[in-house]
Amino acid sequence: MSDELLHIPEEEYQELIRPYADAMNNVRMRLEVLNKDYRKRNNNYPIHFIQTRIKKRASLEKKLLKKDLPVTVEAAADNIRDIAGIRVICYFEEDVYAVAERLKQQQDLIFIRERDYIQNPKESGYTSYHVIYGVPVYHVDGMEYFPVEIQIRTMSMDFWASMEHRICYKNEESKKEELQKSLVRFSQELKDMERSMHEHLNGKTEEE
Ligand code: 0O2
Repeated sequence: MSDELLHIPEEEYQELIRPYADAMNNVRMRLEVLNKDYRKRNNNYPIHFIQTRIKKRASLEKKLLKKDLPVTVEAAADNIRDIAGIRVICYFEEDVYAVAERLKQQQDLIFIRERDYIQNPKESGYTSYHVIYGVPVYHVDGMEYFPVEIQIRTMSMDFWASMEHRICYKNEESKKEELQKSLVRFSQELKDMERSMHEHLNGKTEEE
């Protein structure tokens, strides 16, 4: 990323992201508790792993520019809702919805927005379930809500998204097309394996 994009001073950026990191860690903890509790009750974990990230300064500035907004911390706080991001990788599609449903029941979270790209895949082929919650963060002088974007998807959906991201950075156009075709094929195979595993684990056979 080129340095000419960097308009927000480092100290201002650090000050901006601090409460977002607190909100993100709070949601991460909730998800870990849910996963353990689920295990106790149903004898399995719905979540395979959780990744967290705070949007980098350069990436934040790029997003502000793309949205034609001033490149300031104020504009970021008012308009960018994925400064704090959590990616939850589940085993199966039904786990994605089970986790999403359990989060909905946590009444101290404020629901902001939901996008179901599993039911309505993006034109690119991207599938995932996205939800944004306002998360309460308590400081010495009071409480404030900070948005956290949670992306919930299965391993095969994550494989597609991560590989497609890598392919986008390739320079040779001809190679890109070939890679994209392979990606569609491999991720379909993975999706089929995921479905078969789910059926086997639930005691069903292919003939049923
Ligand atoms: P990064 O690096 O993941 O942060 P918004 O502007 O965010 O309010 P948008 O962009 O319509 O609105 O939000 P959406 O589609 O709900 O979520 C955007 C995020 O989803 C992206 O974040 C990616 O993480 C992921 N995503 C969406 N479409 C694709 C896709 O086609 N391929 C891949 N690999 N990921 C996708 P950012 O901010 O673009 O990037």
